[in-house]
Order: sequence, then structure tokens, then C-alpha cells
Amino acid sequence: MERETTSENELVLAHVYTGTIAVVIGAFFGLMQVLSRADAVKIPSWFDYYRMLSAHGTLMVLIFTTFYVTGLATFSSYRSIPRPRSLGLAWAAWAVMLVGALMMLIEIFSGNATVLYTFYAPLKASPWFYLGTTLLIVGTWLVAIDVFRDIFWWRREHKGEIVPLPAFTAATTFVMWIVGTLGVVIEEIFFLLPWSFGAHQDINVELTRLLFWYFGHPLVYFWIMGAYMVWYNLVPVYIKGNVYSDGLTRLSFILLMLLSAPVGLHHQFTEPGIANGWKALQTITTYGVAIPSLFTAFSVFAGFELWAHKRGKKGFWQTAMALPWNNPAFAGAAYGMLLFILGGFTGLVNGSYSMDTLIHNTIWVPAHFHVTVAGPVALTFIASSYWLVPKLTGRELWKPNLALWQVRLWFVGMLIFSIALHIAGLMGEPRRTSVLDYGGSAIAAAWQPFNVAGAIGGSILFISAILFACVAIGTLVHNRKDEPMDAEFAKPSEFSGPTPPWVQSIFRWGLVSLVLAILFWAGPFIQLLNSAVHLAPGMKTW
Ligand code: HAS
Ligand code: CU
Repeated sequence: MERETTSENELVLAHVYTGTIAVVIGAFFGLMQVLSRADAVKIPSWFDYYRMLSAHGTLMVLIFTTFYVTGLATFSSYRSIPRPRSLGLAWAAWAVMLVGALMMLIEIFSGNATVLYTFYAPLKASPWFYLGTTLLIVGTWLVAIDVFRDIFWWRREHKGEIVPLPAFTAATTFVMWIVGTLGVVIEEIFFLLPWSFGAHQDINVELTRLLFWYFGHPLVYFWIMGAYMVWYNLVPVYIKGNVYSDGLTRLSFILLMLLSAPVGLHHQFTEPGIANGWKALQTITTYGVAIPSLFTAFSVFAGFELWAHKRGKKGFWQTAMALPWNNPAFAGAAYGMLLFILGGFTGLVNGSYSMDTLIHNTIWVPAHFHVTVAGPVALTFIASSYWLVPKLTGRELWKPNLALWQVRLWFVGMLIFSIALHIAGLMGEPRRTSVLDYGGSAIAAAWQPFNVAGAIGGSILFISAILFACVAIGTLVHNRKDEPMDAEFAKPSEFSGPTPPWVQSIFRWGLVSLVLAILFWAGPFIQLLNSAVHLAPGMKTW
């Protein structure tokens, strides 16, 4: 069998451009969202606030992110393990994901699934929406199988050789994802789908929420591991630098794989029916899962510092100033890292039971996730396409200056938006609420200036998304077309040293992660199954 790089490239492009369409449309609903909260526009009753919020959340965090992670993982695996391969499974995976995503969107737009991106029961969507989410996930499993095939092939053909780092990061991300998605797939197949098809009237609210959050934290770490794949494997290439340490990178991904599932109860601190002991236990692991991110902060900047050292620069400021801030692919990722300093900090605040009770269900939480998923992750993904698409198509990036302004505006917009909403959250402004004046209350009125600031940030973000759309389309139709270029990945620095064998296993650690997930979740699960079960009838509040 011949190796068909052109078809491989088309496959990755299909993932990247599907994600791109999702983020641009999603940005429009984001704009409507901030303008509505700032009282600048009234959302028409035929397309109410919650339908818009469901569309925004679903397009951004379920569709855009998923397609980018699968695209980047496929790219990382295919290019670091070059081999003849058939692409049938990979294309089928993309098609299944696409059908799932379209089903979800059709149901949301037609008003049958105003259940927000977390689709909590007893809010009841049409079965086609739940089927759509299930298909989207099953599609990602097929992508995972495709990547695992590469790992097996490598181990067979390169006995005794270490799996290339980009493929290793892709495979560990997928192992984490498969363990984490088991919860939501069980929730869909055994609870939501039969209930929405009418097999039974009532649903166990607590149990389905538990299953959702078993999946919910792996979901957010799926996104950040996608961004880390770029930070470790690609960002050093943008600057002709190195990844600081091969072993430390692998250790970080293994820890992320082990600790992403046994932490999700930190989303349920305030929920009844789950004993405090379980919540305390998952608080410890929550602080544990921050450690590989701290390793990442160290490794990424250490890589920059080594690079700067070779150019005669010393210390933090000289290094920071020497970095290529005019290269849009680099600048986007670096602005993302800066935003993640804030996002990581607020995450650690949320992880504490007592502080979480202060900010839970306030607008602080969306502020937190806009400096995690919408900042570091989205900006890294968008900026990676400025490097990736030229490599895949052989076309030059269209108007790099526009791309540069795009990432700058995204950074500034997100900073304004997020700082304003963190403050409003501390003042008690609730999240996910369309009416915010509370009958003219003075407390509610005090939130308003922050919502206006949020709307300014959100409008800047929307302009940035339009610029992204222009560059994405411009690059695709730009008339200069060459052969696709070779894409190399970062090589370890001279400080890397030999990689210990115990950080080279993927599936053995994967098995441990499954055992950990079961150990940490079986207790609260059984507790909810055995306690007095209060079933609730489905609700359509819209
Ligand atoms: Fe979170 C809620 C705790 C990380 C996403 N989080 C959410 C929700 C989302 C989300 C979407 O404990 C809302 C869910 C919903 O709708 O209800 N989160 C954490 C903790 C971390 C964390 C402890 N979250 C993330 C990441 C996300 C994400 C990553 C997406 C990608 N989060 C929570 C909790 C809640 C929560 C509670 C529930 C709140 C509630 O009440 O509902 C940590 O793992 C974070 C660790 C990160 C760090 C930062 C490391 C910094 C780095 C930057 C490097 C910088 C460099 C500088 C190198 C410690 C790596 C470069 C310099 C230059 C000059 C270029
Ligand atoms: Cu979490």
C-alpha cells in the first residue's frame, strides 16, 4: 500500500475546517449573549436566550473543540508515524462525528433541545439531540482506534524503539477520553435516550448528573491536552527551539490520563445525596491534577529560556521580549499561556470546597472557563491552524498581519470579558439567567457595569472571530498552490536525558486510570442508587 499524504492532509483539513465553521458561528451567539446580558439587545422570543446559550455552548465546547482535538491528534500521529495506511476508518469517524454534530444543532435550532451544553435532566430534549451527542462521541472513539492502530504498528515494526512523542501525546489523550466518556455514554444509553423516547416518564436526576460529571472533567481535560499537544510538539518548532524534556512531557500526559477522571465531584460540591467524604477525596485529586499543568508551565518556559540562552539572552524578561510576538501562530499560543495563568489560578480557587460555595453557579464560573477553554485552548487551536493549514495545503497564510491582529484581539477581548465577569461573580451575579434586574434590586444594578465591560470584551472577541474566518477562507482560496510542506515536530533539548521506560507505557497506565476512575466513582454511584430515589418527570421549560 502506498502512503497517501495528500489524502491524509485532506482528512486533517476536514477536521480543522469543521471546527473553524463551528467557532465562527458560535462566536455570533456569544456576541448575542453578552449584548443580551448587558441589556443592549433584546433576544426575540422566537429564539429565546436559553436556546441561544445552548447553541453557543454546544458549538464552542462540544463541536469546535472536539473537531480540533481529533484533527490535531490525527495529524500528530500520522506525521510522527509515517506509514502506508488506509483512511477508510478515519473518514468514517469524521462523518459520524459530523452527523452527530448536525443532529445536535438541528435540534437546538428548531427549539427541541434548549438544555444547554450540560444537558442536565430533568430538562428534556428530543431523542435526536441525545443520539447526536452519542454519535459525536462514538465518532471520536473511531478516531482513537485509528490512532491506536498507529501505536500498535509502531511497536510491531520498531521493536524496542520509543513511540514518537507526538503520537504518544495523542494516544494518551484518547485513552483518558475513552475512560472519561464511558460515564456520559452510560448516561445516554441507559437513562436519557430511553426516557426521551418515552420508555419511561421519570428520571433519576442526581444519578444522571453524577454520570455527567464523571465525564465532565475529562471533557475539559480533553481540550487542554489538545492544547498541550501543540505547546509541547509544535510551539518549539515555530521558534526553532526544543521541547525541554521528553520524559517530563510523557510523565505530564500520564498524570493527566490518571487524574482527569477521579476529580469530577468538584463540580458537585453543593449537591445533596453524595457523602462529604467522597467530595473531600476528590478535592485531593483535584489539586493533584493541577500538578501536570504546573509541570507544563515549567517545561514550556524552560524551553523558551534555553532557546533565548542560545541567542545570548538571559532571565525572564529578556527571554519574554525575545520571543517572536509577531508570528501569529506563536503569539496566539503564547497569549493562551498567559490567559491560563489566570484560568489555572481561578481553577484552584474553585477546587476548594469553601471557596466554591461562594462562586458556584455565579458568572465567575463562565469567567473561569473563558480563561481555560475559550482562552488557552481556543486561541492555541486557532493559532495552530495558521501554521498547520499552510503545511497541509502548500498555500501561504493569507494576510499574516490580519492573523496577528486576530490573536491580539482575542487575547485582549478575553481578558476584559473574563476579569469583568470574575468580579461580577464575586458580587453574586448568577450564571445561566436571562433576567438579571431582579425587579430593580440595587444589588443586581451593581452588576450592570461589569456586564457592559463583558459586552465590550465579547464584541472584541466577535471581531476577532470574523478576522479568523477571513484568514481561514483567504488561505483556502489563495491562488498560490504548492506541494504540501513537510511538518516536523519538536526534538528534545540537551537537558532531556534518556526517557525512563516506565513513562513509555500507554495502555498499562490506561488500565490504571480505569481502575482509579472506578475506585473513585463506584462509592458515590452506589450511594445514589441505594438512597431513597426521587424520580422527576421530564420538563420542557422553554
Ligand atoms: Fe475548571 C469549572 C477546577 C482547569 C474548564 N472548569 C469549570 C467549567 C469548565 C472548566 C468548562 O474545582 C464549568 C463547568 C460547568 O459548566 O459547570 N479547573 C479546576 C482546576 C483546574 C481547572 C483545579 N477547567 C480547567 C481547564 C478547563 C476548565 C484546563 C478547560 C480547558 N473548574 C474547577 C472547578 C469547577 C470548574 C472546581 C467547578 C466550579 C463550580 O462551582 O461550578 C486546574 O487543573 C488548573 C491547573 C492549571 C494551572 C495553570 C498552569 C499554567 C500554565 C500556563 C503556562 C504559562 C507560561 C507563561 C508558560 C495550575 C500551564 C508563558 C509566558 C510567556 C511570556 C509566553
Ligand atoms: Cu472540573
